[in-house]
Amino acid sequence: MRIGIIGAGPSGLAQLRAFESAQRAGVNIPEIVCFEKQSNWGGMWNYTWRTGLDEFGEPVHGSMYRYLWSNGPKECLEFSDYTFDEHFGRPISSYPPREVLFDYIQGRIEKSNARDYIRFNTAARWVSFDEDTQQFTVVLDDRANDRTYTEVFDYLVVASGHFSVPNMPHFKGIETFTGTVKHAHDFRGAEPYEGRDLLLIGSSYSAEDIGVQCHKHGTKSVTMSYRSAPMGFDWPEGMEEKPLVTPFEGDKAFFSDGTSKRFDDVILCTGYQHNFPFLPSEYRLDNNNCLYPDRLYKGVVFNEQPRLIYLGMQDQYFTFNMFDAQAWFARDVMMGTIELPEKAERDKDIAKWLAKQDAIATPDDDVDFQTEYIRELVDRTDYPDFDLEKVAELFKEWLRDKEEDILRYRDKNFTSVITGTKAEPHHTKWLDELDDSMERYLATADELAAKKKKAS
Ligand code: FAD
Ligand code: NA7
Repeated sequence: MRIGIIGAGPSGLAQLRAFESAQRAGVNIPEIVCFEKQSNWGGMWNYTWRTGLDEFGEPVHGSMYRYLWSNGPKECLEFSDYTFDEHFGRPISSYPPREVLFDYIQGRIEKSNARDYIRFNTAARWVSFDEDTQQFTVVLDDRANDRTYTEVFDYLVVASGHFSVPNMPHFKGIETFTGTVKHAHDFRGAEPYEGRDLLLIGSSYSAEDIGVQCHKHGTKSVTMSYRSAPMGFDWPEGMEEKPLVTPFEGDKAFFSDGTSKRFDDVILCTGYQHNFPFLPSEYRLDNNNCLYPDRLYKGVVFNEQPRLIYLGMQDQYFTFNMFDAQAWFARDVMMGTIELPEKAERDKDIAKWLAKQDAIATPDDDVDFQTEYIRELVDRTDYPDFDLEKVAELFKEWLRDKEEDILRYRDKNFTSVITGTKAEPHHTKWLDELDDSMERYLATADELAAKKKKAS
């Protein structure tokens, strides 16, 4: 049996790790090939300075930016088979910056021979399925060697992420706006906005985090314009929320409450598309960013073609540990140790989850929903069990912390449900910390003091 994986971000790496763990337990695993269009693994966490097109003319995948600190407690995403203690050898704070989390993701995978399975700089271009052989043919493009070739697989795992292709709605008059306009996907750091008046459109994680970062790094004013509802945090002076822009006119935006303001720059924080240009339309997921994408049995198996697996396609409270739970489940489906029920049964199961999703009313309900979903997966595999329900409580605490103080919630610290280790407060308050490098993050207060003394 041959298994193809598209993408070596956290989800694709989780799939490799799931197979590796079976192999370590003495199970014969299938032949696996993972294709990654970037030159390294880590997906979003593999920071790129590029925007637009990459060195090969491929659309740049990365949407992460400098000074990105974890937007949820690390205790809520900890791998249950590779803890933060194991990786760092000592407690660290609950909200590490991007580079530190990237290091953690790499730490687990570097302990295996996963790299041998991955073909980097290789983009999946097109997938077809042969009903007679029940196999996929994947057309691949090795960009570094300028070579196109095909491979045949019995199962295909799509782990290509869904926070990369911008949703770019048109706003009336935006073509007349005289300042800069970009999507959050192309934001790489706050510096260009220092001393300027910035408008962000959207009211979710990107608007919140880019807004707060720009405020921290010296943007003169940050205005966030919402379509459905404001985020409603207690914003500091210099940050405010407005209803939707009705028209733009020159350098001005007019809002639906009758007010207007002049801006230097606009960033569209309007989310991302689920976009699979390498799949024929009948195999593409076409949902928006939600907790339970339709047509996926247990959130992973494509119901109309169960040899096609999707990982990480949900909106995400849980991240790395959810991808693990999905990857372990998918592995067992592919290896036949989890038997899939008939389609009618699967339809019913999907309908059950969609109805539950419809009943969600609050962010706490979101957390409970995703917890229950992951619980079901973890219970069916040998992924090391962990106190998921306790993690749900941490998420709810995190939601309260943000309500209490959107600029200081990252100074809070949590206890790992896996090791019982209490996170160590970071040596510098988040609002005062302008350097997000791993070197500075991991330095102790004593080391920093010694360095400062030496420099003076
Ligand atoms: P990705 O990380 O997107 O990886 C997908 C991989 O597939 C990429 O490497 C890509 O190059 C590859 N690929 C795509 N198409 C092809 C193709 N055709 N052929 C070959 N390879 C392909 N999560 C958190 O837990 N904490 C955070 O603080 C956090 N902050 C975030 C901030 C931003 C701005 C964004 C956009 C996301 C953030 N996330 C955060 C969520 C993040 O997306 C997940 O943590 C995680 O990266 C998802 O993993 P993935 O493997 O599913 O997708
Ligand atoms: P999200 O969470 O999918 O949110 C998208 C936001 O964009 C949301 O507030 C939408 O408003 C808004 N949106 C979408 N279309 C429009 C239009 N046409 N007009 C106005 N506003 C619109 O994406 P994010 O980028 O914030 O977060 C994605 C991930 O990145 C997240 O997991 C983080 O970890 C980082 P709505 O509420 O639907 O009215």
